[in-house]
Amino acid sequence: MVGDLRDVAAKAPLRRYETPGGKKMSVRMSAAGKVGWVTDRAGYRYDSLQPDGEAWPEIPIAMLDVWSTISGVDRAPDSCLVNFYGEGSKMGLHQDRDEVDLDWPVVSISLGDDALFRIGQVTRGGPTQSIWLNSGDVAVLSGAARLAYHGIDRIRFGSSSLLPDGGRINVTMRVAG
Ligand code: MD6
Ligand code: FE
Repeated sequence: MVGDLRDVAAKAPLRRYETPGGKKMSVRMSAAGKVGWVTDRAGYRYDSLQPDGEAWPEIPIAMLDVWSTISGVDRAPDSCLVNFYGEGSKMGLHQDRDEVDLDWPVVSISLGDDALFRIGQVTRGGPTQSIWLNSGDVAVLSGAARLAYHGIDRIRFGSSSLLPDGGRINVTMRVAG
């Protein structure tokens, strides 16, 4: 999978996007599939083109196989987001709600360094639970959890030897449009 993701990153470089509020994200992002998730001052969205105008590469078969095995749905994902966390990267609590139909599950695969994943409620505030995601873990947000707020508080940089220079990759597959 790491080799597949290097191929994806060769065609769709990891980029540090700006949030609509003008903050640079600490996570670097790429994507594969018919559409990719992007953000800039204009907002969060799925786009059929990269910021440089190129199409996104295809979703690697190994990722699609995980989706088929795990998702429980009989439709292929049309987007695969690739998030790279270097030392100190984190991701604030958010909902995944830029997809057209919010009933399809989201399946994620964690690779590399351990990450502290926090998940709460479908509204902001309220109790949250934290769990360490380790390399090879697969997480699914579906059903009542599909719109739960979630994020990554921190990674344990260097905890895995999967990536020679450390860091964490999280891949999420979705039916976006
Ligand atoms: C991460 N994950 O693990 C961030 N979203 O780096 C997500 O934002 C996420 O793990 C939707 C479904 C599963 C996830
Ligand atoms: Fe998410």
